[in-house]
Amino acid sequence: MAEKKIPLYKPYDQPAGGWGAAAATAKVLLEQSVVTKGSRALLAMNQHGGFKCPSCAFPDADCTKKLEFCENGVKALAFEATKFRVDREFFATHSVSKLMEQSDYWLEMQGRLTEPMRYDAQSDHYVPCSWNDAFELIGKHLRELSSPHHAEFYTSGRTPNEAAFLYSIFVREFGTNNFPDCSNMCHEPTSRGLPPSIGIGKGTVVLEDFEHADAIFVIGQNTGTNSPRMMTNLVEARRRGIPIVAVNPMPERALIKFTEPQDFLQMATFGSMAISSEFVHIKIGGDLALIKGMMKVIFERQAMGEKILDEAFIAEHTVGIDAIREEVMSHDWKDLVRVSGISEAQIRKCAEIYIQSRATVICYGMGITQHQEGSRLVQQIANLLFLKGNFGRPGAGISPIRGHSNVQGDRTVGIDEKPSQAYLDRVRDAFGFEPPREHGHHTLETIEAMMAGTAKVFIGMGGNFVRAVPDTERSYDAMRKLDLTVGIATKLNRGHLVHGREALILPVVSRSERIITALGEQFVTIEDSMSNVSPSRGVLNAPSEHCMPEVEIVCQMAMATLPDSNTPWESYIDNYDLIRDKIAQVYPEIYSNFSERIQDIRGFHLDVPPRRRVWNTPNGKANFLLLPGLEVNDVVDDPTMLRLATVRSHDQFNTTIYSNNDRYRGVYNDRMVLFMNAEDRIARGLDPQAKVALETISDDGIKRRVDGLTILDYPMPRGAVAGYYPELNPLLPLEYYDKISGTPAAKSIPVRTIAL
Ligand SMILES: Nc1nc2c(c(=O)[nH]1)N[C@H]1C(S)=C(S)[C@@H](COP(=O)(O)OP(=O)(O)OC[C@H]3O[C@@H](n4cnc5c(=O)[nH]c(N)nc54)[C@H](O)[C@@H]3O)O[C@H]1N2
Ligand SMILES: Nc1nc2c(c(=O)[nH]1)N[C@H]1C(S)=C(S)[C@@H](COP(=O)(O)OP(=O)(O)OC[C@H]3O[C@@H](n4cnc5c(=O)[nH]c(N)nc54)[C@H](O)[C@@H]3O)O[C@H]1N2
Ligand SMILES: [Mo]
Repeated sequence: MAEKKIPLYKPYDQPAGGWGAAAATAKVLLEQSVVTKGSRALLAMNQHGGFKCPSCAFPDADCTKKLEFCENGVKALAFEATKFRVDREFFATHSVSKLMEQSDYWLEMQGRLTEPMRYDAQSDHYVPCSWNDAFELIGKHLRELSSPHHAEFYTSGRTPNEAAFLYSIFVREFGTNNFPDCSNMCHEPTSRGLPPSIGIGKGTVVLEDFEHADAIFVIGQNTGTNSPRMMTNLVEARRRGIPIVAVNPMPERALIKFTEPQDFLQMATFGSMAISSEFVHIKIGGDLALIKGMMKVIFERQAMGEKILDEAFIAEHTVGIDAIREEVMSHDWKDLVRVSGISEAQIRKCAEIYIQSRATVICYGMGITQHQEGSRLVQQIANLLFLKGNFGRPGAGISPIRGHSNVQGDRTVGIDEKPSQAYLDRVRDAFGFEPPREHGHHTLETIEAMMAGTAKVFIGMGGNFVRAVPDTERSYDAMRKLDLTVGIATKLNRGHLVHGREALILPVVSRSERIITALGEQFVTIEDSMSNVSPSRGVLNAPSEHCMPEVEIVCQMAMATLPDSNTPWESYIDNYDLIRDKIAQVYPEIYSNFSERIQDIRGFHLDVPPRRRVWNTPNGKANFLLLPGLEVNDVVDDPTMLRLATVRSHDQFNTTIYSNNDRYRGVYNDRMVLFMNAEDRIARGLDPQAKVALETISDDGIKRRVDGLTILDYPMPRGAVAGYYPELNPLLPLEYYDKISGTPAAKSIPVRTIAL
């Protein structure tokens, strides 16, 4: 078994991409025994008339040019199309307690779920159950609750628009806005931070902007692993000779040197390309100081008479620059350098690149959002862009690189625990029921409600809630207090094993598979990270005739729960156009004539007003918003403290572990590693590859510790360490999060090592 292989640590000195990626692609298809099936499906992935890649949310380019997929897209597809099955024999063989002893990797490798299963407490096994019985059980539990607010309805971002929209309607008709979702742990700082700043919680950039940009910044995002298709844009940008600035505590391989696996000439000649013209080796949480340092340079030089600021833009479109200038100028270089870990010279160089660029795109990922001030940090990126009018022009704008393939779409169509009153009015008018007006729970509030015992039912539309959330032990305990847990999923995961008194696992038809209803084949729609909505039509057969499309599962849950509902649930099961007509009715501004417009198989772009310099903020302006000081996390006064960033390896999709390797970081057959600067190791008297435990530094009296980590010398900044999510989630306190968005600060956990 792969897990027993001996760990190997071998620095990776090749370019990222290239033959390594090609080999990995072939290997994964072989391992899942889907070479023919998988290759056939790949021909349809991201092609017009085919299905959207189930991996990340980065848009696909003009797919008439070439095959549009990447190594990690192939992994996502191969693991979805796998020939392995988790069927009734599997559950009869393995008790839940025994399954709990297996790793996440092992669980993932067992394959696709094939029929509905119900937990049987007496035998501690999941046993087969009919779809009817499953829906009846859900309906019974929900109807018996003394308040609808005692149920929690989670969504993960693979769920397509049609299912997510109906789910949001079902839950609101049921009577609550309890919509925890994966976004609450991810780009929520974008969704909550940007609206007061630019009037919309989305990025403003489209793919063509990469072609017109004069400079691209990639801050806190591991492009080569987590949105590999974006490498094509970065490669093209470098070919044009424009600067690319990567800001990261880890020198992520693909951001340094890359070979495009689909560039046949470069592949044949073993060529490669330097990606970043400037690598900024930032301290964890040092980005605010870097941004303020860059702004200081700009303000200083403007004051000396240079024309750097876009004064016309600032005067006409923005409010608040004076307070920002004053605060920024109050920081001296010593502090800016100390907190960022970047020399004054390099900060000045970054500023120079920004100043020289006529149009700048700033991309960012979890390295920005997952801090205690994640939301306000996102606002500082917007501030920096305002200075040179980098909105509403070709080649310019802010570009949050989203995670799940439809996480942005799910929010657009109603997965929102804090819906606006205007939106709720439109739901009322479209469906004829009065939706609940009070805000519901996000992910962390859901766990609080579980701990308090007020939450009774948890329904997970995809995802792996307990494994993705912080404070693993406490969250497991909270989950186990529930009366009913429901996992609507493609694959078995930990979330199904840490369950309530009663539990269901419901298998779905996945993105790459056909959805056939009484009215024929249906398609779904997806919104990518750049607000493009396009149709997705699966080409494979579902692993079993008992898998059900997510839309139908939502409708059946609604019918079982709301017998007196006037919503025509049954009609939606067969005809997805009817759902799209309702989406058009609830979102007339962006989704008018949805059914008609989506006939164009290339899809369409949802309006993003800041692209037109229209700001839907309360004052109608773009707002400079102040985050005082230089710190984005509480300062911990403890000389032994290290800041831990929990990150993804190259071979995982969130809690789904494809293998125990992380090729670009030179780690094989092991995930229990801790990347550390060698001097920090030596300062702690530890040998190379010493085994340590990590302990969280906190004053809440709760002991959080993970044992058995191997220290790897790695070019981390001093005081910063990194390791893998979800293995290190037990170290992340539930109370350690961004107050505006509720997003856990998973990139900056204060920890100390304990020698073993
Ligand atoms: N193959 C694959 N693709 C994925 C995913 C996956 O797991 N696998 N997950 C999807 C999801 S849901 C998401 S949200 C995205 C996540 O994609 P990313 O945003 O790339 O997420 P991470 O790997 O968690 O880490 C991001 C980077 O932040 C850096 N970092 C850590 N702390 C800091 C800091 O303080 N400052 C800066 N500047 N950088 C910092 C880390 O070194 C790392 O390179 O990818 C999506 N795509
Ligand atoms: N410490 C730490 N914690 C983190 C993060 C971090 O960087 N560090 N990142 C956070 C982020 S950015 C995110 S987005 C969350 C992720 O949290 P989740 O979205 O909850 O987790 P995933 O691992 O993506 O969920 C995988 C499961 O989804 C199911 N699934 C896959 N495809 C489908 C489908 O098409 N339909 C349905 N119904 N189910 C499907 C499968 O059963 C699979 O096991 O984790 C967060 N947690
Ligand atoms: Mo995410």
